[in-house]
Amino acid sequence: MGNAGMDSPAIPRVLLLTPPGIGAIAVIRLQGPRADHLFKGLFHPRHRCAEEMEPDRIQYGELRDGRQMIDDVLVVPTVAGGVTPSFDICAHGGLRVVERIVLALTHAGALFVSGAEVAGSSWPASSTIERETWEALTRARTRRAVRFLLRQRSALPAELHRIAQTADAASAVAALRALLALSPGCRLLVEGATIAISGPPNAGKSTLANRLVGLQGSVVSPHPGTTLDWVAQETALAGVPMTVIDTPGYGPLTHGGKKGRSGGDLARVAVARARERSAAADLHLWVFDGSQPPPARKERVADAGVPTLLVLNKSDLGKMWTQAQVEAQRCEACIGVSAARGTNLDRLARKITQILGLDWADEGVIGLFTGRQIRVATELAGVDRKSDVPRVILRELIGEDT
Ligand SMILES: Nc1nc2c(ncn2[C@@H]2O[C@H](COP(=O)(O)OP(=O)(O)O)[C@@H](O)[C@H]2O)c(=O)[nH]1
Ligand SMILES: [Mg+2]
Repeated sequence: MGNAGMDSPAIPRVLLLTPPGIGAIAVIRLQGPRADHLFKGLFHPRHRCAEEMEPDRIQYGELRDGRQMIDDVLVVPTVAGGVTPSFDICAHGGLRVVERIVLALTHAGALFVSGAEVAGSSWPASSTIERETWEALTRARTRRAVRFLLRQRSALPAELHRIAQTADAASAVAALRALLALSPGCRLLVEGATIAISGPPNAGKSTLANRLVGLQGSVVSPHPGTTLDWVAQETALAGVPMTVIDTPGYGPLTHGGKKGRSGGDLARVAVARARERSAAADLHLWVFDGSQPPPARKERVADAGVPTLLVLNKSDLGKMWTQAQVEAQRCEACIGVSAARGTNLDRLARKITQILGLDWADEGVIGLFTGRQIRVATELAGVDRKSDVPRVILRELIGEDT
């Protein structure tokens, strides 16, 4: 049951149970037939009398690669599922130590299995959707994402079963469409969203980016052209993992006018690179100094395809924009804030989650959250083969193991 990717049972597997990165300890599991033979070749117990390894009895010793000691480790031998021997090696959590242990084990004949594969194959699962849930949980970056995924594990297949059993094909398709309507937001909650901040120099883009992220990442100064290249910072807004990209402003440095020392070609390249990077964003924030009239030059603000929020910053200094000037920018919405003072930022955060399709209360939300799920459901909801719907839902969308 649910052992895709873990076939060819003759080869022992190495899995990293702790997250990749530096930690106080790392736990590396070696499991599978012959794992005990392989392990004994590398492990040298401190106490000779303890050479026989017993399940659940912790042993202390050295892990060696040939003559070279790799690390002092604690080992917990277990018997997984009643048959396969398995060793949880608790080592020091430095990157190099982990790398050397994994290398020594793979050189000795074990196969390294990635975290995603482990989650998708070694947790009990009876369907593709359940495996996708485990896999997504290994990457979940916020508590809200974890809660959402844990709920989907049973709620999503249950809802799909209900739809499959709907006698009337038209209502089944309508119910699928309702699931699909929430799916872009669900996907962003699991994968994270990217927000790009653009606008003229000195509008307060970097101040706003830092406010959103909650730490001083981008350099802020009264001198136009302070941000020379795009800066990406990780944060979470309303429980949604987000990457905030602060970009250099377009303007005098790049379009005639006075050139700074870093102006001219270099600045033009930087602006082009920032545009490229922000083209893939899920949302654009266009920031202007709202206490000044809109800049005279015509800049196309709303980009085709990417939702855009107009932010009129420096509200503490007043507002010079007329309603007509706001509307001329043709953005999804407009909001006045003071990034420096922190005014109205909670409303801005709410607007952002609303535009990204994440303004639902989590309780009871059921949604498709992987590209595969969305693709299969979209096809089902669109194609005119309605008599097939229940079968495709069970076999392809839920992907029940047979
Ligand atoms: N009064 C006021 N000044 C601000 C506000 N936000 C930013 N500033 C100031 O505007 C200047 C330019 O800010 P910065 O974030 O570097 O702008 P950027 O060039 O768009 O990244 C700095 O002196 C900031 O302190 C605001 O909300 N109100
Ligand atoms: Mg800046």
